[in-house]
Amino acid sequence: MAPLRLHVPEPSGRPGHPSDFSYLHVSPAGAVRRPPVDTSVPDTGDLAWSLVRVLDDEGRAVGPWAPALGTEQLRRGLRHMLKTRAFDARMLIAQRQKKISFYMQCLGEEAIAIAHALALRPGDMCFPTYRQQGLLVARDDIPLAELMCQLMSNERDPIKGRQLPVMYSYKRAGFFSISGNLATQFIQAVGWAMASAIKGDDKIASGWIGDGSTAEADFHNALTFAHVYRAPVILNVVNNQYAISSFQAIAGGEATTFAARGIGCGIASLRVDGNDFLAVYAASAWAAERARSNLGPTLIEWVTYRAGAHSTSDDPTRYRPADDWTRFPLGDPVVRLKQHLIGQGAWSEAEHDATQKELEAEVTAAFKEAQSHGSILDGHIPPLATMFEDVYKDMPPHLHDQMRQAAAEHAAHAAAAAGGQP
Ligand SMILES: Cc1ncc(C[n+]2csc(CCOP(=O)(O)OP(=O)(O)O)c2C)c(N)n1
Ligand SMILES: [Mg+2]
Repeated sequence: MAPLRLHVPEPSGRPGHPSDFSYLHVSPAGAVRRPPVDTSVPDTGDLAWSLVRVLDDEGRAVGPWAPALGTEQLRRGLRHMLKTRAFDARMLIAQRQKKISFYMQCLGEEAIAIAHALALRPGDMCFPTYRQQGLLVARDDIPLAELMCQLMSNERDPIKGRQLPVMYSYKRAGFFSISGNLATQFIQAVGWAMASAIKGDDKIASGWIGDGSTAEADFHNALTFAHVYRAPVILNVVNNQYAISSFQAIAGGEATTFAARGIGCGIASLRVDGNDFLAVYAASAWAAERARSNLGPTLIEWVTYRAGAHSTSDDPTRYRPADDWTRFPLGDPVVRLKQHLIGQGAWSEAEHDATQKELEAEVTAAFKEAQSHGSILDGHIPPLATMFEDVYKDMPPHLHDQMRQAAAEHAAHAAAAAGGQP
C-alpha cells in the first residue's frame, strides 16, 4: 500500500511562468440557458458549473441573458466604471505620496459592483467588502471628496476617523459599514434580510464575500440560514482568483466552483462572467426578482481577476506573473462595454478619451477639496470627544470620566509641546 498523502493545490501561475487559465472553464457567450426566476434549486445545478455570458468577442450582446438595458444606462455604467478607475488610480498615487496611509483598488472588477447597483432599489442594503467602492460611485449623490475625507480621517470624515481608510459606511446609500473581519458580511446580510421579511418589509439584502473568505465558517452558516428561511438575499461571491497571495484553489475552487457550494446548501446558484457588464446586470436582476418574490436566496459567483495589488501593502509580482491580467480570458470590463457601445454607435474613441480626461479632472478637483480639510498628518482630525460619542444613546458615567481624563491629558500634552507651560 502506498503511504497516505495530502493534495496541496499548485498555483496556476508563478512569476516568470504565465498562468494557465484553462481551469476557468469559460462558456461561449450566449450559450447558457436562462431559467424562469421561480425555477427549482436543482434546476440551477448546471448554471453553477457553466458561465453566464452576454458579450461575445466582438462586443455583441447575445443569448437569453441579454438584458433590456437602454443605451443611456449603459453609457452611465461605463462612465461609472471609468470614474471608479480614475478614483482608484489617484488614491493609489496619494498613498505613495504619503497623503493617505492605505488604499485598496478594485481594478478589473469594476463591472460587478456598478452593474449590480442597477438591479437594487432604494432601501435595499448591501453588506460590502472593501472592494465594492463601485456601489458608492454608481450613486451620483456620494461626493468623491467625502470618500477622500474618509481616507484621510480628517475633520470632514463622515465617520469621524472611527474606521480604517476604505472602510466606508453609508446608511443612506444602503452601504453597511465595512468590517475588516471578513465573511461577517454574509451572516449580517442574511440576518438583515430575515429581519426585513419578519417585519413584512419589501427591502432585500445583498451580501458580499471574496473567494478566499468563503473558507470562513461564517460563509457556510450564512448559507444554511438563507436556505432554511428562504431569506430575501443575494449572496455575491467575488472570485477574483486571489486572496492576497494565495490563489483560489487554496480556498477550494479547484475542480469545483464556488457557485456549486450554493447548490449543496439548497440555494439557487449562478456562475457569471463578472467582467461582462450586461451579464452582471442580468444575473443581479434575476436574483433580485427572486428575492423580492419570496422565492428565496440566490448565490452568484462572479468570475473576475484582481488586476492590481491586494492593497497598497502588497506586491503581487512576488507571487504571480506581472502581466497575467493581459492573458485573463475574460478581459477588461471597461474595454468590453466600450466595444459594445461603439458597436451600437453609442460611443466613440474620442468620447472615451474625453470622458476619461473629464473624470480625471473631477477626481483631481475632489482631492484638492478634500485636502483643504486637512488630514491625520497635520492634526486636522475630528475632535477628541467624538471618540466617546455615539457609542450609547446616553453617555454612561464611566465614558464621561474617560472623556474628561482624555481631554485633560490632551491639553497637558499640547501645552508641553508648546513650551512646557501647563
Ligand atoms: C476573518 C479574517 N481573516 C483574515 C483576514 C486577513 N485578510 C484580509 S484580506 C484577506 C484576503 C481575502 O481574500 P478574498 O476573500 O479572496 O477577497 P479579495 O481581497 O480577493 O477581494 C485576508 C486573508 C481578515 N481581514 N479577516
Ligand atoms: Mg479574492
